[in-house]
Amino acid sequence: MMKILVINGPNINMLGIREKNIYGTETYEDLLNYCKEEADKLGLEVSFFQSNHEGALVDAIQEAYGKIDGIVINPAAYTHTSVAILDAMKAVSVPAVEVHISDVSSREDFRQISYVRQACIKTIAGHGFAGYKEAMEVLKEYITKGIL
Ligand code: CA2
Repeated sequence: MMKILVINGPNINMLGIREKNIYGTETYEDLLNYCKEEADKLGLEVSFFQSNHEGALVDAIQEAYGKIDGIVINPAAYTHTSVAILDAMKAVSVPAVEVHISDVSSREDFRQISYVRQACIKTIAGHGFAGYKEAMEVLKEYITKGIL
């Protein structure tokens, strides 16, 4: 079975607690349950990693090398700052899709840069939790058929 790792960055564990107008009312645990259900429907094996620490995210990406077929990554605020996460993604070169719950393109200027985008086959933003499902679908197609 194809193995997908869903990586979430800082403060994603706070979902549903504040800024509900931007990120919705559902919690991080709801997100995990949703991804697991959707992965089951797609016949994918899914695992999860969340950290508030840049280096821990880099470690998790490195550990995916040779073990994981595809990565869904929402680096959260590190999207806009982290060359280290970009380099780790390039180093392992596991097919990856970047996901953002909110529509970052219509938010502040500082959210308009994504470093990790360069290492991803696609970016999905503004689709809420459904973006994670869409990312798994994209990865399944890409890994099995080479289609984007
Ligand atoms: O839209 C996304 O998924 C983001 O990656 C979420 C990040 C943000 O820094 C990115 O620009 C876009 C923030 C993660 C969640 O932050 C929370 C803040 C307050 C309450 C709950 C979550």
